[in-house]
Amino acid sequence: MIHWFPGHMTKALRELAAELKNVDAVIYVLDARAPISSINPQLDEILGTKKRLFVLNKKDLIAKDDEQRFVKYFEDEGFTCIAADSGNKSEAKKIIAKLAELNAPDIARYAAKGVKKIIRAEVVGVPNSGKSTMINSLLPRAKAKTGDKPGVTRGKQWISVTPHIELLDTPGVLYPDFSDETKAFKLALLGSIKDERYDDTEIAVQALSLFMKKYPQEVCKRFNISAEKGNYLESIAVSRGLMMKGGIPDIEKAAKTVITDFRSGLIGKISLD
Ligand SMILES: Nc1nc2c(ncn2[C@@H]2O[C@H](COP(=O)(O)OP(=O)(O)O)[C@@H](O)[C@H]2O)c(=O)[nH]1
Ligand SMILES: [Mg+2]
Repeated sequence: MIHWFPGHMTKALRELAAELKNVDAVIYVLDARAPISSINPQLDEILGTKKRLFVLNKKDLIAKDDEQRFVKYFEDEGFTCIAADSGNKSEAKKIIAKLAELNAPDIARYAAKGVKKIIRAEVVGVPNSGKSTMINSLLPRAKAKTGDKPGVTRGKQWISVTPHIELLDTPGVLYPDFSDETKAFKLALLGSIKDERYDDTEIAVQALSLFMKKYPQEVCKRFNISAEKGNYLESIAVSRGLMMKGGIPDIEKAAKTVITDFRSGLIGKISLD
């Protein structure tokens, strides 16, 4: 059981909601490896009818057909959606074009009065989905703080990315849904939940069981193990020479290896949803 909803998130969610009246749209940054699981049902309710642009970020870490499947899913739901690799500046520019497209009616209405409308958008999403990275890619010089850890962004930062577009970086918010353990597992594996809140071994065991069903070849190749063997973590420890005193396989180290290799895309293009 992952206890993953820290108290400060309630405050973050409240602040995010309070800011909504000042914005034209919301850029909802999802992790493309689990876009459905990185949707916050509580946030969904708060956003109501506010215009949203879904960004399926980190598309470089999933296969092209999964990317297309997910974009279609959101578009079929009636949303504007774009897949992106926000570490890449030219990709990030497309996000701005989509945002302008989403706000085209307002821009036109102001233009008719001779005014160039400034679009203000709040950037939201679970921790570690790449919100700050995306904003930085839109700037000549990085301004938003990033990090491969949840909770790097604190406080309020409005950032002008063009003379007519301002983005507000927000701290990522999780939600207090303790009922869905699979979702919690995926968010932990993605690095959206602080690591002191879950057990690496538990997450790695669950991850390997999922990967072996969908991506057995990738896993076997990466760790040089066989798909038949039952205790994958032990096999990985042995294969990597991760041993404790007395020749006992270091399961915890093997678990950490699986998690970090997944996060950096070293196992392969893996989709969790
Ligand atoms: N592979 C890949 N990594 C990304 C991408 N965008 C962000 N990251 C990485 O994801 C981690 C979290 O990014 P950050 O912007 O701090 O996330 P935030 O918590 O949502 O603001 C960092 O290590 C980034 O380098 C992307 O499009 N592709
Ligand atoms: Mg951030």
